[in-house]
Amino acid sequence: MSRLSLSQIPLPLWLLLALFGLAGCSTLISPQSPILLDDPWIEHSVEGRDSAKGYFRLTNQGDQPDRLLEIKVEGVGMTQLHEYKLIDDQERMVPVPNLTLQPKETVALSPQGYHLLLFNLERPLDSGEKRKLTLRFEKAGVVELLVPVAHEEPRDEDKPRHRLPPR
Ligand SMILES: [Cu+2]
Repeated sequence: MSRLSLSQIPLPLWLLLALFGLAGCSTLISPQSPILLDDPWIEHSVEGRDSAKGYFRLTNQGDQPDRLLEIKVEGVGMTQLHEYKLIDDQERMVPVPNLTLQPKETVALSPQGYHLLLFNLERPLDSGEKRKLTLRFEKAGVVELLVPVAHEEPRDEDKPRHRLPPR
């Protein structure tokens, strides 16, 4: 079973991190932060291609909007949030500089919609490994978590679940 590894997260952060699944479905979720992050994963890289995609789901359970301002993945030169848009009747990927999460809104990244695009891979993304993902939110602040690399979306029991720390 894959889980977030506390040892690789700086102490002050991990004290604030909310982790899912110490035994099956038990949760350790910080009550202070209204942002939930579910089901993060990164596609393994394909030989000869210098990019890969990543996904997760964000839910703002609070009463205030928040904005995702910055995304970094360990060992990756640049990571952008993209969405598909119809431009001149052609579906194109366009960068989304920041994503606003309205109160009670859930935004799911998926192969058909929003996704992370990881460019300039410093080393291949191999199935089974984990990479540190850093997200910076305007209100919720910075969160780091380890995200599994896989060839397809992980099964439910292997999915980390996570609540962002309060500011
Ligand atoms: Cu893209």
